[in-house]
Amino acid sequence: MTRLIALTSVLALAAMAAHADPAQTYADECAVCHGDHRLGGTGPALIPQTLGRMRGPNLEKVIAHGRAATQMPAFDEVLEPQEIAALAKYLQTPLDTDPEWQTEDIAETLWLDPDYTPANAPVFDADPLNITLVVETGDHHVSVLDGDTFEVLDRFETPFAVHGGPKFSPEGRYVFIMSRDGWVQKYDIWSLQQVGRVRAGLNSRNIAISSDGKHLAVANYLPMTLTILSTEDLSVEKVMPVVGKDGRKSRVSAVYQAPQRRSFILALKDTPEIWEVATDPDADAVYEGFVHSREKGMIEGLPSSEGLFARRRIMLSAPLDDFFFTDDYRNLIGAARTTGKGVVVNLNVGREIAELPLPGMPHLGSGISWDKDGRRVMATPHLEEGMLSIIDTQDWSVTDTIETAGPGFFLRSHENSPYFWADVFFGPNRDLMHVIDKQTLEIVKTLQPVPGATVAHVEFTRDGQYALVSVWEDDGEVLVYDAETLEIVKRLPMRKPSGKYNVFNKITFSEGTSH
Ligand code: DHE
Repeated sequence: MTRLIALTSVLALAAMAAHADPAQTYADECAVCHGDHRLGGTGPALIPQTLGRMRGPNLEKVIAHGRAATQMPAFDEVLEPQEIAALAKYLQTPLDTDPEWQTEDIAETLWLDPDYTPANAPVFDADPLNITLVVETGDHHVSVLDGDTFEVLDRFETPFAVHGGPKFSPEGRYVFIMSRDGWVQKYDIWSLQQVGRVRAGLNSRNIAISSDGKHLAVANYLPMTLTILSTEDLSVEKVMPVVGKDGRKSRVSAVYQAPQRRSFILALKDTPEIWEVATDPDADAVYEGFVHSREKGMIEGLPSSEGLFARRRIMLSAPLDDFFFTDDYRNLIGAARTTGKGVVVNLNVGREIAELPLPGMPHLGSGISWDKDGRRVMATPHLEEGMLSIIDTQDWSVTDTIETAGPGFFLRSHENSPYFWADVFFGPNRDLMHVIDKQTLEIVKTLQPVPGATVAHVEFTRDGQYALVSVWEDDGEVLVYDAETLEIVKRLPMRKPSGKYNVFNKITFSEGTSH
């Protein structure tokens, strides 16, 4: 009898010890949804690259209590608090090895919706170019809004945790949406139907579509690659390993379309280079300025191959990320995160041409530009300081700084509006939105639509008459403002709405929107 009790205790202790091993807890409780290797399954990937923005206590809370409006259940009745704490810590440790994600792996994930039937014309009466998409991060959906009546024409499910701007095909019919877990979704706006999905990366940053609408580039952190998909059927055209001239692998912070150059421009996080990838098989045409410069001996680095997806390296003094492009895509400003400065790179001659002081983490990707006093200026918010910088894009001087009620994330304007809108995303004043005169740079009004609720990100209707503002809360709303009187004319309930994207403003590269 005594021996039996002892054996039972040993078994109980062994079970506890097994459960104390967070890797075992993961295998027992989590792997079924999140994948054997934490890379995602029906649930999202659980790796530091994905969870980085979620602090420890928050992660423990999600494990203990589950996540509303998702299939994530509560584990507080299954796991002890210390097991939950150990599991949360385990999920935040890096993977032992860098996983591969090659063409065949990507191709295996391709799913085309069998119910999809392409329409011959829009299945609605609304102006197809005045459609605005609202990303609702609260329950991972997108609402398709008629930009004239603000009626919701469709609301469809997206992959988990969409990030960055969706990208529209040049005529505005299709849209591509990316999640942080690397899923790319194609949706047909005319038919109001999903076309399909594919997992292009394991942890991804953003996407860009080529100017001819044929290719979609996906910037990846994990693995360190650029994936290029065919927009037609989401098949893989190329997986480009990203390795610097010095042999070091690099994450891709972001990829952008440069329409006039017919190329993609890549911001690399771990190596001091910018890459330009041709999206036109006639590389000579793409590289006209480039070839000319090469003849003059002004270029370091040549396309690695000729033709489609030829790659050019532009060498820098330090890695840059978060780019703002001038309207002609000849120059970009990048942020050198560690030095608090901005660097101007001329893409034609392929080198740095100026520096400008930009402390407080400028968020150049949100930059917008317009004409002021006969000069082209751009404005950028700063993620760590309550100010906006105004930069003259002819002589690269910082001409003005505007003090705001706190650090902001997004800026938006429209050709037909005298104002630009700046949110105050961080800090105690996150319920405020500044409306600023583009000529005098005065704050003409500070809106506080819902005291205590975060308001952020603005998008205009096609004609610039209305400005749509997100009340960035679980039970949130999109507020429709008359862009002239600055009065609310409509409120649309939404689940934590984040970015909003008007088809016309995006495909015409409106000067008031980030590209
Ligand atoms: Fe974003 C766009 C990078 C955190 C919401 N964000 C972008 C782009 C980049 C970028 C490079 C432009 C790509 C594009 O649209 O094609 N974002 C980063 C970061 O480095 C940062 C600071 C840290 C990170 O974790 O990646 C970051 N971003 C966030 C958020 O925490 C936000 C607020 C919520 C979220 O969804 O994750 C967020 N980012 C957005 C949105 C856009 C965006 C809504 C598109 C803006 C637009 O109008 O086009």
